[in-house]
Amino acid sequence: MKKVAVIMGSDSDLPVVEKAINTLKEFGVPFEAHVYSAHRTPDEAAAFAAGAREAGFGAIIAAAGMAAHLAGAIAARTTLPVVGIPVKGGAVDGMDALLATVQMPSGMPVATVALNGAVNAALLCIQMLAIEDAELAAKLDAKRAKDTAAVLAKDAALQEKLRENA
Ligand code: RP5
Repeated sequence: MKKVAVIMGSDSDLPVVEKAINTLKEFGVPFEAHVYSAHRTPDEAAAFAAGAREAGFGAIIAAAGMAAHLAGAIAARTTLPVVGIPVKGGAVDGMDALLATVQMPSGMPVATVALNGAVNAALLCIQMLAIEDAELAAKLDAKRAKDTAAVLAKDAALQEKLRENA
């Protein structure tokens, strides 16, 4: 199975990024996580991205806050799919990171998830790997079924409560 790379601009992003890591672990998807910054370590970030396909990665998650150029800078160096996580925080509470991550120029795609949307970033990468992996696709189906059952159980509990209070 291809690996997923999880790159964060700073170790201060880890509390958000951990949710992506935990999701990858839950699905048994191999991953590597690194701290590389588009601004503070541009050479290392670029070198990682340039070598990622050769190194056995199938997709890259890039999480950064503030002037969040990490996902775009990585996308500029690879044709692997890049999923960007804009991280909340700073003076404008993540609006800067959201726009910097999502507003990529034509020809250089970054699939941007919600602010702090780390679980969806991981799921999107898992879905990409599952295109060619029936076992992984079955795990995704099982998770959907479990999530559906959980919501329906909440609805049943709500109906019960409403009946009690009627
Ligand atoms: C970004 O600046 C990082 O991704 C992080 O979200 C933010 C703040 O970084 P630190 O100053 O906490 O290292 O580059």
